[in-house]
Order: sequence, then structure tokens, then C-alpha cells
Amino acid sequence: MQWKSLVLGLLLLRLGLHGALWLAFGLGPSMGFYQRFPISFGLQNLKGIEGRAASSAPPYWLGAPGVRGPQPSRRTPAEQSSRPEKGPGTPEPPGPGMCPKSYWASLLGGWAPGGGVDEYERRYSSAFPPQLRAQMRDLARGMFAFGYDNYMAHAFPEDELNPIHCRGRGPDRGNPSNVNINDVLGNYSLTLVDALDTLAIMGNSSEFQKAVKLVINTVSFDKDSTVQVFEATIRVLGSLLSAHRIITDSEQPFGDMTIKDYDNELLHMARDLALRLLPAFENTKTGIPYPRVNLKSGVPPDSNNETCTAGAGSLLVEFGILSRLLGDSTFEWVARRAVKALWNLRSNYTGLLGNVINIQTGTWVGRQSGLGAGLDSFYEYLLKSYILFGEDDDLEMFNAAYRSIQTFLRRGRRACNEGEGDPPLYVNVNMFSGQMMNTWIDSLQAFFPGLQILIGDVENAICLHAFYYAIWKRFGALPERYNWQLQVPETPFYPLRPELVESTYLLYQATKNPFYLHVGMDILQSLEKHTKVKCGYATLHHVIEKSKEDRMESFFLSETCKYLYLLFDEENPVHQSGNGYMFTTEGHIISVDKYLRNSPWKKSLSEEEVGEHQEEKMSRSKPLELKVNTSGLNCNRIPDERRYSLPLKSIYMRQIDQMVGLI
Ligand code: DMJ
Repeated sequence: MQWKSLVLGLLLLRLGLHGALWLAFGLGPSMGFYQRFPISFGLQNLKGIEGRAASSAPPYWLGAPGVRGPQPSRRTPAEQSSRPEKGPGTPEPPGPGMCPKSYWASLLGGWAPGGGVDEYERRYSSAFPPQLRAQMRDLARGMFAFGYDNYMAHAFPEDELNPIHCRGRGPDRGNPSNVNINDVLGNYSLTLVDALDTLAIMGNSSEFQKAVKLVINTVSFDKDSTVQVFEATIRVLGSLLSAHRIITDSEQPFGDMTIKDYDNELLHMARDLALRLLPAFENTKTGIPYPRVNLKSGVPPDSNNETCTAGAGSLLVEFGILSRLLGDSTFEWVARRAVKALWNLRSNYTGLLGNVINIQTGTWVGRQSGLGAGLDSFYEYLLKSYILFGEDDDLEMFNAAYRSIQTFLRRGRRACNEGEGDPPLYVNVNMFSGQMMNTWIDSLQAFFPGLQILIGDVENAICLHAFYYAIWKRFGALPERYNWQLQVPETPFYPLRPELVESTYLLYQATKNPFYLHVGMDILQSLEKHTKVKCGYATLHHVIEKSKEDRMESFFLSETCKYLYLLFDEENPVHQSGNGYMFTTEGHIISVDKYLRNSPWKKSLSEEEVGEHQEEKMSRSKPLELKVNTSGLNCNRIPDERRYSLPLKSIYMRQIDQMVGLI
């Protein structure tokens, strides 16, 4: 009978704990009380019926004067990078030689102090054994190999693989206005070119060498294809430059990736392509390039004068590398002029840029400012250009942009891992007023936590990533657009995009928290389950119905598979200190070295200065250590990877899961 009262006692204790949590915060493990509620950043009262009624009121910034709510954050990035506190389930660090029960229990099974089982602790902060990591790494490699081999067997030399019907796909010649296809597919074996450095990163030297030779011998840019300047730059030009650097690297960290009798052919090809893109920068009054060019004949006569900010303003990394490798300033000069022109047209009040601009008049046609489509890589390349080239202007622009983002786009509570209110989210606003324009976020924005990692704003990165991961958990994919107020996908397709995996990988590198390995495993498994088809991986047409489209975009191999593989490949040369690599926006690796900091046309940076800049950069971008429980090393029977608590307190993780309607 004694055990019965013990069980009853525990049950009552647990009910009591849940009740207390629920009353105190409106949070707690789901016991069937909860209704889904829309996010209103401080408006929703989670206490029962009242909460549901309140949640239908418009959010405060949409015009509910006098309603209290969190103000857009005005903290500086430095202030926001404070270290998260220990989670509620974090075990007390044991004293020397002793390991309290709660400590062991929490590490081994997720029993939170106080007796309640914390499902988040149990699910995510347990160990990720090396064998499982190796299994996941092999799964990611297999995923790449399946897509790549099928592309080579059924699609090459065409641009993309149609994975359902096992066929190749090139530009849509019958419908030139089909920009969804024609912007990207230039009839230049896109998937093969885009995949080159992934082969090297996976250590497959024979296939890398074969693929490079194929590219040299069969790919030509002398094609009657009208492509988007941005897409051709990041997918093709960037990949050629990355592979060229891998081939010519005297260290050869990935194994022997040299090519016999290599005569800089990939660099010459990159120059040829860039020269064909240059007409986009001519006859534009602002210096902002036309969005598209025909590779043979230049800017089409009927060309659109409108371009998106990311498309026009994120060419500097690839164009800058090309210029510095060739000693020819032209490419960097035009790309830099475009960035400056866009930057000078930002709002005086918010400091924000819109998403679409007229390249002749400099008028903003799209006044929406956000972190996703149309703007994403613009911010990314301000920072990455600085990391690569060390030009202070780029860092200054990035810092100013980041301040505006934190001030006008970020909503929700100040700190992510403590306090009351909604978890932070970055919304879309009018660039001139800062007023919110809609209630959706897009899947492209999921790259942003990765960028926050690069500047050391780890806490914000953890929180935003958690939001996207919650959406992923709900649908097994990320819808292209998700309405966070209605809790529904607004644009329901998922074209195998990499952004969430990219952030997951960078967060893992910064924190080494096994939570991110669990996230990666989850993503890997849902990709296998929902997108694998006869000859590859297919775009999800609808994330709820899981219906498919017969398309596998090239970034699936060049980014999604690469980041998944790197996440689990602890020993990869990319991570080894001394090999400083940076990823382009298409996931191509570029080693950060002094060579790229020399601009022969600008002798202002002496070697010494370059050295100083490097140190400065390193101190700025040094990720914060989030490892906790180091004192737990006394309990040396627990392997190291078990010594972490959740990166985001489970109470907040649960709150986010509720906000996306997951629980
Ligand atoms: C990639 O081509 C690049 O990452 C780009 O910056 C935008 N996103 C796509 C993949 O989603």
C-alpha cells in the first residue's frame, strides 16, 4: 500500500506544480487546458477565457492607443549579448566529489528539481552519443550523395534535377516570363557547379576532381539565357571562386583536391561570367544594377527598372573576391557603388531600407523592411564583406543597420531567456515609419540567428532560432511564409531551403550545446520522411498536406546537405582552428586570409594594420561560451556532452511552442 500513496503523492505534487506554473505564467505542460492563441506581444492574457478574448484585440502597434505592450527594443547589440541564465531544469552544480540525485537525474532523464518531469530537458539536453552523431553525419552524406548521383545520372548537363520523374530541367524557353525558373537556370549545369565545394568538404576528392574537370570541359556561359544577376553571382560565380581557392590552397586540408595541370581555369570562368554580368551596372542612374542580364546580349531592352535590395546589394563578397584575386578593381567597384547607393537611400528616421527600388529614380517601390525576402543577404554581406576584406565602412554600415533592426523590427520582451511578455520576433515594418505592415515572417529570415552568432549576439540568436524550430516541429518543414498571428502557413511551400539548418549549425558551433544536434537530427529525419522521392528530394508544395513539386533546387546540395553534414562532422577541417572559413550566402566556403585584404588599387592598409584588424574582428565575432555546469566535471563518469542545460529555458521553449500552435 505504501507505494500507492507514494505514487499518489507524486501525482498530486506534479499536479500542484503544473497548477502553480499555469496560474503564475499561464504556462506549463499541456494538460488539455490550453487553446491556441495568436501572438500579440503583451496583449494576450493567458488566464483562461479572459485570455482568449483579449487575444483577438489588435496588437498595440497597430493602433490601440494606451494599450501597454513591449516597446521596440532600444538596447545596443552589446547589451543584448548577455549570457543566458541557467534554466529551471538545470541541475545544481555538485560540490567536489559529490553528485546530488537531482544532478544525475536531470542529466540522465530530465527530472527537474522539484520532482516534475521536464519534457524539454528530457528530450533535448540529454547526451548525443558519438555513435549517433556519426550515424547522422552519414545520413547527411547519404542525402547529398543520393541527390547528387541522381542529378548526374538523370539530369546533367541540364541545370536541375526533377527528382520525381528522374529528368533534367533547364531554362523555360517557352515562357520567358517564368522568372521562378529562368532567373536561376542559365543552361550552365547549375547543380553541378553549385555542389563543387560540398564534395570537397565531404572529403570526396575523386568526385571533386572529376566534377571540376567536367565543369572546365563542358560548362560555358556563352548562352542565350536571361538570368538574375544575384542568382548567377551567388550560385555560380561564388562556387567557382570557392572551388578555385580549394584547388590552389597549399595546405589541402580536405585531402588532395588539386587538379593536374590546373591553370586557373575556374578563375577564368568566374571572370568570364562576371564580365557578362557587368552590363547590369551600366546605364543605371543610381549605380544600382538591373536585376537581369542576358549572358550573350546584356540587359534586355524591355528590362524592368525595379530590383530588390538583396539582389542588388549582395554582390560584394563574390565581386570583391574576384577583383582581389585578379587585381582588377572593376568588379568590386561596381558592387560597392551599388551598396553605397542603396545605403544612402535609407530612411533618415528609421535607418531602414525598403525591399524594392527603382534603379533609375532611386524611389522605393517596396517600402517593406524586414529580415527576409528582398533584404536578407544585404545585411549578411555588409558583415561578411568586412570579415573578408576588412574595410571599416562595411562594418560601420552593418552596425548601424543592426541597431535599426533591433530598434524597429524587434518586438517582444527585452531578454529572451528571462522576464515576462512575448518572446522576441522580428516583424516587417514600413521603412519610413517603423509601423508594422503584416503579421507574417518568411522562411528566409531563419538565416538571421546565424548572422547574430557571427557578431556574438548569442541570446537573440537562440531565441529567434527557437521560434523557427517550433514552426519546423509543427509542420516538419518551414512554410515559405508563416502568419504568426493566425498561426497558419500563409504561403505553404517549402523548397528544401537551408536557412534553419544553417543557423542550427552556427549555433552549435558557438554553443556546443547538444540541443542543436537534436534539432539537426529532427530536420534530417523530417527531410527523409517528407521530401525523399524516387530520384532525389522534392520541394514540398504544401507543408500541411505534404504534397510535392517535381523540383530540387541547387541550394539543397550546396547548402542544406552541407550544413547538415558539417553539424554532425565534428572533425571537419572547416572547424579546425587555423582554418578560418567563412560561408557565402550560398554556403560556399572561402578562407579568410590576408590575401583577400590586399586591394592592389588601395594601398591604405599596411600589413600591420591588417593584423590589427584581424584581431579586432576576432574579438568582435568571438562567440559567447554557453557551456554551463563546468563544475560538474567532478562527476567524471558523465561524458562532457551531457553537461549542458537547454540553451533556452524550457518554460520559454514551451511558450514558443504554444505560440506556433504546436502544443
Ligand atoms: C540561397 O540561394 C541563398 O541562401 C540566398 O541568399 C537566399 N536563399 C537561398 C536558399 O533559400
